[in-house]
Amino acid sequence: MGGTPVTVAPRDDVAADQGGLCQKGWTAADLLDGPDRLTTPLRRAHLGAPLEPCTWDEALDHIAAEVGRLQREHGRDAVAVFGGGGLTNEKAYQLGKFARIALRTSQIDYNGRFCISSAAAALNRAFGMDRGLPVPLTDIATAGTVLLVGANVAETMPPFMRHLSDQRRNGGTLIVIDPRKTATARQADLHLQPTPGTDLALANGLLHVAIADGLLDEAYVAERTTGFDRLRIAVNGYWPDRVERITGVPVTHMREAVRLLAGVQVTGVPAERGAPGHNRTALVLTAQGSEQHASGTDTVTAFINLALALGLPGRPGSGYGCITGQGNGQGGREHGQKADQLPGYRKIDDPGARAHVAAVWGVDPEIIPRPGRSAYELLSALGEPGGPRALMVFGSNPVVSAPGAAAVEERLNALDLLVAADFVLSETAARADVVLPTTQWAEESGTMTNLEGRVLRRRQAVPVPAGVRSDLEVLAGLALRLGAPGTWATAPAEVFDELRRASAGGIADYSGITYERIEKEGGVFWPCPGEGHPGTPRPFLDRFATPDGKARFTPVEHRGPAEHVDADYPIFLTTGRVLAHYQSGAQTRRVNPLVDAVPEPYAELHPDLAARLGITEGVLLRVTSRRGMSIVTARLTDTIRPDTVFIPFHWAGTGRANLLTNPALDPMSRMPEFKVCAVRVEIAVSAVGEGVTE
Ligand SMILES: Nc1nc2c(c(=O)[nH]1)N[C@H]1C(S)=C(S)[C@@H](COP(=O)(O)OP(=O)(O)OC[C@H]3O[C@@H](n4cnc5c(=O)[nH]c(N)nc54)[C@H](O)[C@@H]3O)O[C@H]1N2
Ligand SMILES: Nc1nc2c(c(=O)[nH]1)N[C@H]1C(S)=C(S)[C@@H](COP(=O)(O)OP(=O)(O)OC[C@H]3O[C@@H](n4cnc5c(=O)[nH]c(N)nc54)[C@H](O)[C@@H]3O)O[C@H]1N2
Ligand SMILES: [Mo]
Repeated sequence: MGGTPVTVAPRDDVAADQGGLCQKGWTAADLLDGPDRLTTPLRRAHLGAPLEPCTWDEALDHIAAEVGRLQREHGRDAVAVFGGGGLTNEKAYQLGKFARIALRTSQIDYNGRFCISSAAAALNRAFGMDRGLPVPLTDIATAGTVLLVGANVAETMPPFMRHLSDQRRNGGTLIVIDPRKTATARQADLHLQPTPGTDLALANGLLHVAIADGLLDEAYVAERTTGFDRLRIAVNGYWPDRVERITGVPVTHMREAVRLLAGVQVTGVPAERGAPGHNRTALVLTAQGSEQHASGTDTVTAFINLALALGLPGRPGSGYGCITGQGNGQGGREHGQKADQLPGYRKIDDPGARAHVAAVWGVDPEIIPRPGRSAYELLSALGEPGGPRALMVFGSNPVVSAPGAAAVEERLNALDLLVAADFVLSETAARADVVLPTTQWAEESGTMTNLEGRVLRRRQAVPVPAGVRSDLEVLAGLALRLGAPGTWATAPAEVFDELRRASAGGIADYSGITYERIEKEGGVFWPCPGEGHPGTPRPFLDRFATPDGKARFTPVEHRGPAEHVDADYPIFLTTGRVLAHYQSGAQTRRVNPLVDAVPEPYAELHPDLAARLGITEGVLLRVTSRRGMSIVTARLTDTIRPDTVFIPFHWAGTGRANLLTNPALDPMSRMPEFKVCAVRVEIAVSAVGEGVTE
């Protein structure tokens, strides 16, 4: 693909990036003016007709007319909105406002439910605040031990590796928990390789060992936490042998992990790489491997319990954090595109929050709807009796990325109106009735909040192509046609000023942050309640964000995967990412060097498993779960457990991992169980006529 070689990263995550760009960053510029770039609105003349170019007025008038008709006939909630954690703060804020006071629908949620929702719920429960990393990234270098749970940062966040190298150079150790010996695990001093879906038992087992071996920080537990007595009883039952049987992790490895976290010398690890016990610093970090489970919130809670018992949170270079994924994974979850949320991380059912935000929006609080459905529940209600009949998608490609994708596709097809705003014709946009071509990262300005809670500027680097509009312009155009109250600014700076006021007094308070300050100070950490306030890089130093200032222990029990292996589906499937592709692949599958790097969907399997099934490298496999079938190429590797296969989720069509995944939801976060389900693996003998070709 040709194009102006603009060498800018798609995210301006300064500390995480520190000048190091990953492959996706270098090639993202290819998409700016590639042949697949959308530059004109598209619409279908009628159901079943092809998408054809139309004018912006035709597209927006048509949407407004259909929305009006559907809401008159079926009520306000007949129209739904689906957002994304890649949107800037300004866009995420405006999308939430658009849903609540232009559409007046409760039916809005976003792909962050599929991403950070379990960690967010656990953070709120333990600390009273959902802040991904409660310390700056540069603190990693000073941590005696870093524990990564289900995080393959070498592939998913290459710039992060620099912090880990600094940490190791300073004598620190790295522990990785992952069913696969990933590029990240290969760099670890200790790799624990559990069966997918058993991390909660493992964390409880580690805590059991810490208690038994007298490695708790008793003074910290007494002073800074509540609820330890109940927890101590709960983890009694997680004696090491039992946990070894559940997880497959040897008892010796568990003991070593606990000793490293507690800063006790471990044999086999060079002496210069163990932190002294009286000065323990350790970071426990989780990512999707431990979070994307039907027990994800409790699993993260179990790791937070461990970190608290060791006295880590609230100390520099120490604590618990989650590694937020999308470009604006942190900010995207703070300003109201979530079903139960208003800007500033306020709760939509809190009367005080409603009154404050309504005043900023210039509306009566009564018109703000109540909480709506969570992402997967929303997608599965589409076109059902009582469910939404129209959906507007901004920044997600659920046809590929939602669990149980075949069922989701059916629901999208059952809609009266599907609208997609995107810069490429994603698989979701290709099914839409109206497609709106929008600006992408280098063509617009705004702010993003990185995993440290630091608000950063995104600056426009190239002009907007003719025919393309920004998401803010699209929302303003629709709000106008719908006769919405309030003002609908299209300049990001103006929207940010409104966001500041709407967030004032909330948990994620941005009121003291200005574009000028961000520029001058290289980013500002929230909460920042006034222009004279320095911002908050380490929110938990003195107290946690709970009413009594103490962190809360919550006892949690191992439940195991929602779906167990059996005679029909005897193998675990787990899913995730590879370096060369991004998310649903809508962008990276259009960039030749990335396609060349990893051209087709595949399944990783252990040579022992392959031998048992008569599978050889490169053959076409049929992988079947209770939800569907996926066709992928076999890749043999001894870095994976012999009872588990791994399929990356970046491809569309018959190679979709999400044709297989289990939409069992976490009861608190409503996160689907992307990371474990039961499958059968066979050679796809007769490829033709069995759904192998789409
Ligand atoms: N190249 C690339 N980078 C990305 C993305 C991308 O699509 N491509 N996406 C971005 C986004 S939105 C996100 S959220 C992040 C995600 O970043 P990560 O969480 O690092 O990515 P994943 O590959 O989904 O999962 C990480 C690891 O979890 C392991 N795992 C699977 N099941 C289990 C389990 O039961 N327990 C444990 N402990 N581990 C398990 C997998 O083997 C995998 O290596 O990456 C971001 N960066
Ligand atoms: N099996 C399995 N499934 C998963 C996961 C997994 O690990 N395993 N991970 C889950 C996770 S963590 C995530 S985050 C999701 C991600 O999956 P999706 O939610 O599908 O996210 P993307 O693929 O990034 O899709 C973003 C779409 O929006 C467009 N877009 C990007 N920026 C903008 C913008 O500013 N405005 C507009 N209008 N459009 C934009 C892009 O071109 C693309 O088509 O997938 C989830 N699905
Ligand atoms: Mo994500």
